[in-house]
Amino acid sequence: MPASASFKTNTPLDESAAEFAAGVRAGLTKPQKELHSKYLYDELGSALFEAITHLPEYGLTRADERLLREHAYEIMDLLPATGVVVELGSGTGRKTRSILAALGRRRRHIRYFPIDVSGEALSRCERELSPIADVHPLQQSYLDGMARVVEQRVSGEPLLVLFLGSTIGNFERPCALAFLRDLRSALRPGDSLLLGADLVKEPERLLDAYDDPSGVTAAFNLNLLGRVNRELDGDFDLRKFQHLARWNESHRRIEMHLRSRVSQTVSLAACDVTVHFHAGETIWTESSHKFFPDEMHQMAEMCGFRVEAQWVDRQWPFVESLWTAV
Ligand code: AVI
Repeated sequence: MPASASFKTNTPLDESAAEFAAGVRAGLTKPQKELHSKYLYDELGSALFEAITHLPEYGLTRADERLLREHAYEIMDLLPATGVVVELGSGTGRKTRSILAALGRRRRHIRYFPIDVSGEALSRCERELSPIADVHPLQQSYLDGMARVVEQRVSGEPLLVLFLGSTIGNFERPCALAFLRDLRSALRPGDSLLLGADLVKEPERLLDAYDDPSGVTAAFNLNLLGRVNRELDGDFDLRKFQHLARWNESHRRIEMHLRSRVSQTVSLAACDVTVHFHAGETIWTESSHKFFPDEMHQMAEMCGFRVEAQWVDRQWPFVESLWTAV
């Protein structure tokens, strides 16, 4: 359904607010309205995501943690001697503790660079992990943070990059490959990547995980409209939108949408736009792609890596894949 939108002149905003305003305006004026999933993570959104990871229906984070805990020493045995760990999207660093602790048994000095957009999550990460590593938080995008680490790289010591939690699944598949290639070009041969990816499983389990009965995922999704209201002077009435999670079989992904319950018009004063919604029309807010274990080998090869080993969780099918840059 084409969007009916009108534009006036833009008001001055700081750089990140201007990027947010431009992204929101562009997304809400597409035929299928969309808001990029990176915008879900303001401070409240990051806290709601942290709450999601504790939900009984969302088995993904527990599977990731279990694999890292149970196989930390096997993973260490396959890594070159390294004391430098970079984590893309660390959040509070909860999943990372067992890996850092295992590394710390072999090396006295571990330098850990968590990269995240949430300052709050990074502060907690620093507090909790500084007893076991020398923590250098970077509040940046993944590749900008990675560039900062690479700039400071002095010795020939290999890097271990962690990209856990199946965040790779939030990229469209071609964008995931492009991102992994960009990451590879920031690395040297012999560097390692530990990549966590959620596997295809029964759609009913996935739908429960992304539309939990306590409504935490709904609050996480709706908070995006709250954020637009707070930061872009919008007048979204959150009660007039409904959280939806759908399984898209052909793309093997869960899609999150916000569905307008009624026909309505919303104004965003800070980016000078008004947007009309038909009853039932949706804003697409996130895709969460699911993988087959074999796919990891093809992806690694296409992006300049070799798979060293993989570990799969049986309770909640999820794969931890250790790659070496070639
Ligand atoms: C961060 N990311 C891997 C989560 C996921 O499962 O796609 C975000 C999320 N969205 C809804 N629930 C959790």
